[in-house]
Amino acid sequence: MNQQQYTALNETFGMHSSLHIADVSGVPVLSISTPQASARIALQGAQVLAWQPAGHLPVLWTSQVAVYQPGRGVRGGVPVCWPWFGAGELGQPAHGFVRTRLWQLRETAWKGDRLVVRMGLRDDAETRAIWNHGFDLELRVDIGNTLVMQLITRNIGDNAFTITDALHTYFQVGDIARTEVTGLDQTAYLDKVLGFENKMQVGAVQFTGETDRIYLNTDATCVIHDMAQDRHIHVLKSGSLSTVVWNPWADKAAGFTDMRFEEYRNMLCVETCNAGSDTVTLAPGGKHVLGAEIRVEPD
Ligand code: TA6
Repeated sequence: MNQQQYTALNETFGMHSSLHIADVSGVPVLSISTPQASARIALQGAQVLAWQPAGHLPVLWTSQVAVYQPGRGVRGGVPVCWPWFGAGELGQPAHGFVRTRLWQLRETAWKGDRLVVRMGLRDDAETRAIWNHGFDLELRVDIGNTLVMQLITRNIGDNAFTITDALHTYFQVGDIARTEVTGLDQTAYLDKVLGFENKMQVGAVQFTGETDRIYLNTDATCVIHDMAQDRHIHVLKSGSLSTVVWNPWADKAAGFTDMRFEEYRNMLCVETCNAGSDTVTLAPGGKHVLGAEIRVEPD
């Protein structure tokens, strides 16, 4: 985008001192500041990059060496995975194709003392060459002392389609070794580290090494107990039957060019999904909403 386009965007969607759109190495990023919270959202991928409620530490994690580049997702925040979660078919990108595309800014508005941003993406010749369906995809981000995200899928084509999807949220924690996740006790999961072996969670999820698990058939709220920072992060969800818990640990993190390996100690993904066998099928005209609400409680 050129300067005139940024000027036009800010004239239409800017909100005085509360919302401004600027270029970060070719990626349009919304910077948001309200009395209740600050946030950043990249229009590329409709990717929430940061959210910090007033009086709290940052809640979302983004790599200190994250790469901002057209066509490449940022390591951190909340990547949108759609229309598939995980590895694509031969040659297809992992986690779908929408997180590297420029979404359209549809609305910025106050809803009481909360600031709402809506971004959308529709099918075009490029997407149909990858995935031959008509769709309207929208992310609604509602920013206040909690963070509410809704990923709204509409089938606007002539044929039914089946998706898996995720709000792939990266959380900032003080020390992964002093972090636990509750809410998944007695829940079956696929353990990606063990070749997607079927396993059962017993008690809280604790972290002593690479952890990559797809918990299935669960609509439970998860709580991240960030003991090193004396807080508990609640991840409530709707329209989601899977939860993914991921930390790459040192070796995997060392393999990422957009992450310092030692940063694995300060991040944890608890992802709100429909993944694995938890698929969503929409007939023409159908709609599905994947929702996540994040709230922070001090210890
Ligand atoms: O959600 C966990 C996961 O599927 C991991 O297996 C790892 O691949 C992670 O997503 C990050 O994927 P990305 O394509 O963003 O590097």
